[in-house]
Amino acid sequence: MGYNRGMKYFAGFALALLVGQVGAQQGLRLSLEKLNEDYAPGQVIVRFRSEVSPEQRAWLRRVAGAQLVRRGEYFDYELWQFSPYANALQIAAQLRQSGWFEVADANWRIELANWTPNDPLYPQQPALPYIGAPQAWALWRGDDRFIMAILDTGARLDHLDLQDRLLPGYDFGGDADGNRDAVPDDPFGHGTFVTGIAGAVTNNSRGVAAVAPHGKILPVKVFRDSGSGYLGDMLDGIGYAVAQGAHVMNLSFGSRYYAPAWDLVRDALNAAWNAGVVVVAAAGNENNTNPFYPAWYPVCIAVAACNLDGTKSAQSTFGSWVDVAAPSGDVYSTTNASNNSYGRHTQGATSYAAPFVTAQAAMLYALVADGPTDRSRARAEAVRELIESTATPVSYVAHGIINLRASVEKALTVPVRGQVLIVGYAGSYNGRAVEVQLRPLGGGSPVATANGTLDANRTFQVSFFNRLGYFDLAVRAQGTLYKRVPNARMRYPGVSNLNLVLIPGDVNGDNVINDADLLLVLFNFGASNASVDLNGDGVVNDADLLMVLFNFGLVGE
Ligand SMILES: [Ca+2]
Ligand SMILES: [Ca+2]
Ligand SMILES: [Ca+2]
Ligand SMILES: [Ca+2]
Repeated sequence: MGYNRGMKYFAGFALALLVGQVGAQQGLRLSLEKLNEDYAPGQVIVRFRSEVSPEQRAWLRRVAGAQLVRRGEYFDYELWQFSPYANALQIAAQLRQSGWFEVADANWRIELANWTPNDPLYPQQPALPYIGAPQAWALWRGDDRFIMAILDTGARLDHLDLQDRLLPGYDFGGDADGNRDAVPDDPFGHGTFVTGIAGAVTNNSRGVAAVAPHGKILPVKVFRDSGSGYLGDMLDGIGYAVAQGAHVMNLSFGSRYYAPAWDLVRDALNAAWNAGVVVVAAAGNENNTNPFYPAWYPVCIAVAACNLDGTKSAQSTFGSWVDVAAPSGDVYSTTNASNNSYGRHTQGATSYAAPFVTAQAAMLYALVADGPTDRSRARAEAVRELIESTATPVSYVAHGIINLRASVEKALTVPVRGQVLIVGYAGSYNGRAVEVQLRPLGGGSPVATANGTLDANRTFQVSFFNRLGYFDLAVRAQGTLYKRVPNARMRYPGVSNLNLVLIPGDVNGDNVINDADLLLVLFNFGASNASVDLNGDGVVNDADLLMVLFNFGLVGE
């Protein structure tokens, strides 16, 4: 019987493999240019059912047409090699169906601590690893529903490494003659370079990678083709960007000369900020600490330029009024010479530092907001705080050099803070254990648990990493039932001001107060075991027993 059953499986198996081989041949023709990057090409990892003999294993491998790469030295598995163009997932599925294997699967690539885009010029973009971009990208690459408005000389709209990310935009500068139109093209070139830094199409096997792999660009042309611009056009461009739903605005321009008309720009930027738009502005290329407008205005994140050794670029404006620095000493980006041209900038102009911060802001905005319409000053403040608080300190700006990795990690680390009162507890709260669970909305097993301790003021703080979204929280302290906090939004800067009254008596932590808890109190009677000392007076006695009896039968949330 066993033999017959084996043959039956085998017949099905052989047939399936023939189909598999045909599929592999087709794959060879269709996908020569690109191997699947998620698993080792053509490799399948298997574990046989324990009853399969060594002779059967060798025979099966031969029939399947696989080469043995190796047999596990410490664990029972075999790694098989098929054609690198074969569909490993499909083959694995067929092997599983054959009934001979406990496990058959592709040899999956393990997620590395960084993500490297395939853009050919990426190896010539050292500024990206300098700000921790590959590690940040391993966690988060942005969201195409979020918008960076680039107020500049326009952008080369047909650029092959830009066009897929460009929204229509508008031309307030008006070409050569000042007549506005709906085509924010860029004969001058400055805007094309700025745009590529923040938002060139990334991981498209072409050109450069951008700081933000995802997110849309709104080109807002506020200069004429000659590269000169007028303040009135900037005003309209700012208003337009806000109206078009931008989440971040990049201002890689300005003037060292104050004029009262700049106050209009300041007011427009304050209005943008109040509407929830993060405003990023180049600090100027003056190599001094003098004001530069509009970056000087507090509403702007003023950006200095650094070299890749952390020093200030020779020309960058600096000083305590400048908020952060970003690389501009070695930057590769899109240029306007053709629809597929690129260039390198090594002079450290702050124009090309600002879009690093703009892209960072767009990526972070998507992490702190409930989608693109959730645009508010509170969100913008969270984004700005993330950028500034995670910067690596340097002497020449207020906060330091931006760190994309640290800012993304911080945005994904959501604190939960609160205060508890344990009914009838008279001891010190300091050091008493507290546990917080994240549960799916409406109930279900916890998806994550964090442990912390209370301080003498009965407060606690724990945090959860990479668990953004809506959850029910459940909190308990040592010896108490869980108290549920429904519908908490887990996002930076966190859930605060929880104020919870907790019911003691659940000694064994199963969220119900019953016989088992009573027995534990009795068992520890006279001892000083803190986990059983429900009222915190240092001893397990009548008082603790009474607490259990008083709450007997209660079930936590
Ligand atoms: Ca135009
Ligand atoms: Ca690219
Ligand atoms: Ca219990
Ligand atoms: Ca006690």
